[in-house]
Amino acid sequence: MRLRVQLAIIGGGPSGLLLAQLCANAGIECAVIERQSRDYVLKRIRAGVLEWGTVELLRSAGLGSRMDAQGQVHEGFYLAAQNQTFRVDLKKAISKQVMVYGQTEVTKDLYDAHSKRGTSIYENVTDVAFHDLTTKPYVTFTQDKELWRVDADFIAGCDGFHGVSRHSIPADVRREYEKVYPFGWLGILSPTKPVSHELIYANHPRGFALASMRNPQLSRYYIQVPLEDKVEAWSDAAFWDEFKRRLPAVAAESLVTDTPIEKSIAPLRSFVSEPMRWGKLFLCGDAAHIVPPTGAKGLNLAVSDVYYLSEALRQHFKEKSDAGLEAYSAKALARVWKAIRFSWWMTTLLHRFPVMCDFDQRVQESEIDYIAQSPAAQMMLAENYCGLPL
Ligand code: FAS
Ligand code: PHB
Repeated sequence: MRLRVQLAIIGGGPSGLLLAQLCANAGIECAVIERQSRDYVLKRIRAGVLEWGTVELLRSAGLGSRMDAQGQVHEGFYLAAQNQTFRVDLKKAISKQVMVYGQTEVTKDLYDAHSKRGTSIYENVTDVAFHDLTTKPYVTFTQDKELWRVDADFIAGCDGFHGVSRHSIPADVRREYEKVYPFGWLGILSPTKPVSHELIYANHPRGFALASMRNPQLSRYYIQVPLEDKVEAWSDAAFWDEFKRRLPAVAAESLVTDTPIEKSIAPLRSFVSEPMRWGKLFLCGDAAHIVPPTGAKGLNLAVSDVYYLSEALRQHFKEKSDAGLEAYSAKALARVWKAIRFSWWMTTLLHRFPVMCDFDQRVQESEIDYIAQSPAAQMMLAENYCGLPL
């Protein structure tokens, strides 16, 4: 089977689907090639916080109505340590806010938009392979036992950390930077009223805890666990006990518990692969970089990559200018590394590392105390948390 498009997009997660939406809005013909099914992709429980730049981009792309109806605008969040909490007032610090609206919902809105538009999304594909990336590129894959060839002007690698795109850049061209953290996050979805109306990021000598939410009846909670822990080893009761121990008492007392509807452990790493372009192949999102979720940057970084690439492709096809394409990798990486730094800083500030001693714990607590007292420190934190300018 043959197909010819202007842009072949590998991966039907948030990166791939948003890129397809922005490019289709600009009149660029694209096709999305996804390894899993729509239902499988929508079952993934991931990010929860959208930077305001992401909110505005989704609105401008015609994807804002359900988000504006069901999302929750948050003007602050809490940092907790030594059984104390203080509120980082985003609005007061930098006149900005964030939107709490799950990645699952964003992905559903994206799939619905593509169904309405009738965009070609090839699901349940296997054996995706790239050819002639530096000249006249094409992608081959198998779907329902049929071999496909898709010829394209450009290919976008939006296939996440475990995809094929990054590895299609020659090893002697790629420069990879990685930091694996010695712990993971055990996360649950609980069909209960959130313990707090805003997020609580808690530093505790026993380990980090995060109280988040998806809506007023659905809570998303995390605790830091040793890297070797298996989710089966954590009973619901054990999770609730540990979560309560790490929350400030004022929150733990009002915590409503129930049987979780989802429980999983995610490893934490910082990772960047440079460059984010090779010939006619451009990488977006987790295909090129991974951040620990502490700074709520993963999904938002995917969005900024996609924004830059869609603008560059629009300039190529509509204005006959390749300036955006030439600048893409350096521009995207400049923002990626600032988010990598912030996510590393938040992770280092809030988690209990195995090598830490009591001195290190007190240094973390004093830094949190400094932030609580310093409008300048809160401005830096707020500026990065709400998202640096696109
Ligand atoms: P994705 O991985 O979401 O999507 C890639 C898509 O490509 C997938 O659908 C995959 O099936 C497909 N694919 C892979 N290989 C392929 C191939 N060979 N051919 C075709 N398709 C292929 N971020 C936050 O901001 N906050 C969080 O709390 C948070 N929690 C996370 C928890 C987990 C367990 C994980 C893994 C990530 C989490 N993230 C979080 C980060 C996450 O939200 C990503 O940043 C976001 O999904 C990035 O989107 P994509 O780049 O589209 O990659
Ligand atoms: C979430 O709600 O899943 C969430 C929120 C903030 C984070 C990480 C995860 O920093």
